Amino acid sequence: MQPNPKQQTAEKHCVYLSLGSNLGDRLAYLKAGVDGLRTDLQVTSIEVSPVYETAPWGKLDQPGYLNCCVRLWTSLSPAETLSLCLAIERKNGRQRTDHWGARTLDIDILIFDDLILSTSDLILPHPHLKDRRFVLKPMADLASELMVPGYDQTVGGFLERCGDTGEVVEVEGLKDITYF
Ligand code: PH2
Ligand code: MG
Ligand code: MG
Repeated sequence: MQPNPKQQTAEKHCVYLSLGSNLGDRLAYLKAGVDGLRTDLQVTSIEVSPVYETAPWGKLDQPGYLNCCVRLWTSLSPAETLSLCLAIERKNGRQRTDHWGARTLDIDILIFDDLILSTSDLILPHPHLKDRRFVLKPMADLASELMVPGYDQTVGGFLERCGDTGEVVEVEGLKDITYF
């Protein structure tokens, strides 16, 4: 029997990602995003939150989004994880035009272990994590009690105190998009 190549990869890092889409077949793009992550040889397990229909945040004159969060285990570094996310976005027709504008697929790193870092490419934890209900709600489904690195606050605590009143409505019937 062939050895499973994933079993040879040490699970080292616990990473939370946000996925969003507001162009085309939004659910298909989210699924393609999850599949792209799941099938990477250095991603050993992945759990997916329910999917939410969410009002656009930041730039209001654009279509509504579908959003979800995932938790995965990987031996990839933060920079390698970012490269993987960008490659999956590109493969799914992502074009970078305006900041916070409409997109087929966006995959953002929210939290990477307990890392706090700020480079020109990547800020961890994600700088808008605590401001966005569309991030906090699905993330709390996965990890309400998780302490956000650098803050004396949990994900659930940030959600309770979040001033963002944008609509975040669970899409019925999609709760089973969960892979292990
Ligand atoms: N992403 C943005 C800007 N605004 N709004 C919602 N509801 N969902 C998103 O994923 C989103 C957004 C920039 O990445
Ligand atoms: Mg984003
Ligand atoms: Mg992004």
